[in-house]
Amino acid sequence: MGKRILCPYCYQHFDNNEIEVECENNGLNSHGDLVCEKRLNEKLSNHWGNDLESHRVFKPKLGLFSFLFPYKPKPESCPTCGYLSQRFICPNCNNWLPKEMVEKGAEIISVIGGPASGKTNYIVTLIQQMKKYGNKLSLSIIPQQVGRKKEEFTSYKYEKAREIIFDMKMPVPKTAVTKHEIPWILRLESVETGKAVYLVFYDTAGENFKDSDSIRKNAQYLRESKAVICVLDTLSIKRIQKVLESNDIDNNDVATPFDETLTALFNFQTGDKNLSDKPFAFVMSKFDVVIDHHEDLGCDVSMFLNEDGSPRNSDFIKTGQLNLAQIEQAHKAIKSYMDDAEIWDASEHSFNIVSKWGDNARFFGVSSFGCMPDENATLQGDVEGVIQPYRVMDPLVWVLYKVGGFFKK
Ligand SMILES: Nc1nc2c(ncn2[C@@H]2O[C@H](COP(=O)(O)OP(=O)(O)OP(=O)(O)O)[C@@H](O)[C@H]2O)c(=O)[nH]1
Ligand SMILES: [Mg+2]
Ligand SMILES: [Zn+2]
Ligand SMILES: [Zn+2]
Repeated sequence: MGKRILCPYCYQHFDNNEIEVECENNGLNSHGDLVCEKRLNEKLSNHWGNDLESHRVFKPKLGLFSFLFPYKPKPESCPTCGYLSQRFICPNCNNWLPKEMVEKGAEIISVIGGPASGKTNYIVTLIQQMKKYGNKLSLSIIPQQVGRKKEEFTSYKYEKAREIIFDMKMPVPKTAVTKHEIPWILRLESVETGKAVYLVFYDTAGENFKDSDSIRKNAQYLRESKAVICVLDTLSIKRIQKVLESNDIDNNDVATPFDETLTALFNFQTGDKNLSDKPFAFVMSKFDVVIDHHEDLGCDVSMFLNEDGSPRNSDFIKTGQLNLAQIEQAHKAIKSYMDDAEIWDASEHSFNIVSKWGDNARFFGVSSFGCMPDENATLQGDVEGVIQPYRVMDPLVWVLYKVGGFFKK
């Protein structure tokens, strides 16, 4: 038996003994002819909905009893040209998969959310913070380098977006609506225990959330995910909108109401497997607004602040220790805001979530920028002008804790 692989492109399972290889020979022979010509690839074309070519696709030569063991990726010789290739591809859709995923298998955590909820900016700041502080919990994060072209590599997309936020100090713009999204694929590994997982993020324009084709796809991909991070937009709360208005703060983004996201989520729940069996982190984005306007909002935010009144980030950044109590405290505070008819007035949602998921759901308050973009869509950052994301890692760290195997007991 090989290792069971879940393809992050087509969400089909396959045994890693069924893996295929695409020839990597781009060279020319002495006559200048391509030695291993590209041709139309039907599976790849079907997946992406337009004609795409690839080099020769072949199955590795496996020994007689190799089906009994997991396949170990190694350079494989192309039957056409003999070139040794290590570009491993899914046998169903022929998309290129990371080598370690083929070797060790992959569990998938997905990130979802409605239009303008802050998904794209969240994932970028999450990667930035994990790169910077993940080591405190012995976690490493690696944006993957696979895709049809360099521009599709997660590493490339991340670097571009990181520059926009942290160097140019602007939010990453709205995601374009496209028919075929390209997943962001990140490998997360515990250096201590060796356990690894892939974080897969379909950066769909939130609009696709409502389209029935997308709902079907989303349903399939949630079903196959080990855990889910669901982004809810704090700016959709009426009371918060009123407070911003009375402070003359423009907010031009049309926020997605909790209702819409949660209804979509319940619609995704098709088939026999229950979504509430897996850990769900419900992430309140743009939480800087709650902290900055807590007096007008009537929220007690003391648990989110240091004694000097500055925002208190995830404790483990300082201590190197996972502090579940801090996560519980934040969860309870947010639940109490939701339950209070005078504050967030969202008790039906907190009730539904808690009664459905129980211990498998937690609320989080995060801010990708630590501040509100100003009227010129510029990020002022902290007193020194540095962009300081707030608690963006907590949902991921909690989810990893729930999945298990990432932290030594
Ligand atoms: N105050 C505040 N605003 C934020 C934060 N993150 C995002 N925003 C605002 O929300 C807008 C939408 O954020 P995006 O990350 O583009 O949201 P999205 O969910 O990817 O949106 P679509 O791609 O349109 O589906 C941004 O342009 C910002 O103005 C935050 O941490 N704080
Ligand atoms: Mg987006
Ligand atoms: Zn596939
Ligand atoms: Zn070849």
